[in-house]
Amino acid sequence: MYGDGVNDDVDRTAFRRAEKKYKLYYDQNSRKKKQPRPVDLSEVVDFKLILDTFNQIAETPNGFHVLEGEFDCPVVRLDNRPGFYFIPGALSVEQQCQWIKESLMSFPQPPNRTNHNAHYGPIQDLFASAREEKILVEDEHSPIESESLSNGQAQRWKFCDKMGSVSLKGYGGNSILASALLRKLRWSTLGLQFDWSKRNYDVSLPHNKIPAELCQLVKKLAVPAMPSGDVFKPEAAIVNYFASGDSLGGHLDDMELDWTKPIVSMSLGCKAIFLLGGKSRDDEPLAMFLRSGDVVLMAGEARECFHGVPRIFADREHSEIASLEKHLSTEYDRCVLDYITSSRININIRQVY
Ligand SMILES: O=C(O)CCC(=O)C(=O)O
Repeated sequence: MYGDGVNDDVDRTAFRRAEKKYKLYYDQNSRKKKQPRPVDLSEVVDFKLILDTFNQIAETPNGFHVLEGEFDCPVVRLDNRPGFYFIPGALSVEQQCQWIKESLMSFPQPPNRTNHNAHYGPIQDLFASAREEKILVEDEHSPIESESLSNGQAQRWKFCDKMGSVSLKGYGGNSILASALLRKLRWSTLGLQFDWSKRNYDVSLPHNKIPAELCQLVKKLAVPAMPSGDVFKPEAAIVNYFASGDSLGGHLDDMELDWTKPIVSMSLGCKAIFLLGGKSRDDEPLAMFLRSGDVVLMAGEARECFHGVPRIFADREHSEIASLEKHLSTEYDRCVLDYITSSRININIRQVY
């Protein structure tokens, strides 16, 4: 599903060239200070601007159409991208805050898997442990029977406060700050679990259903892209976590059975650039901004198109998350705000069968 495709051949494709154009690179100035290399954003489609202009003067650029009335919010469709729908600002600020919190606090909880599973096994309470400045410590010498994992391996990594880690480190184990692990969180999977090594859903893996409230929301958001009379069934989701400088290489999402059903993709946190290519990497991709609260639907032909995220804007000037800052103002929310001011989260939900 995901491939960075960094090799000479791929480098020559239109998709790869666009990825390189928008990716974050740093220049060193004369005072040896790292500065983001300036990038020409004049060709990046801004759906918010398109909608604002439509609301003011009822005009859209050639090939773009605003569909009103059939759905809660206006939906933008493109003539030359059948199956692709963009819903600018589909999520209220309250909804954005709610799903940012869920993405940090509950979505990475076992049995959902994350990129950390391969190395540490299932990790409980990562976000709370980061907030409490805990340390994950490898306890090689005292595996407790009742804490054995389902695959028979002993649970060796445990969160400790700093004092606990000092005594455990005496046994020679490794350790890592919970806050560092949170920063390295790259993905978690909800519902049916995706097995990245086999590039398929592994129904034998323990899993919880997608939370009911998320299902309800997504069924509604999917409507503009659904075959008429059909209801979307949210069965699996991938949550992507992006820090400054992170990107998601061009890929296809092709492991679901029925491509007439959309992938529902929600953006949260810092603004990003999304590339929507064609069926070949040689097709020139369309670059567009994704802001917190935007929702993208990809169904039908759009399911066969390469897409990726070459850039997130984690700096104050461009991240466009001021409204989130106002809503995450309590002391309790401070850790969430600290995280999201320099990060982006994407929740994409799929019907698998
Ligand atoms: O982060 C995004 O907006 C896109 C995510 C995506 O393409 C994927 O997870 O397949």
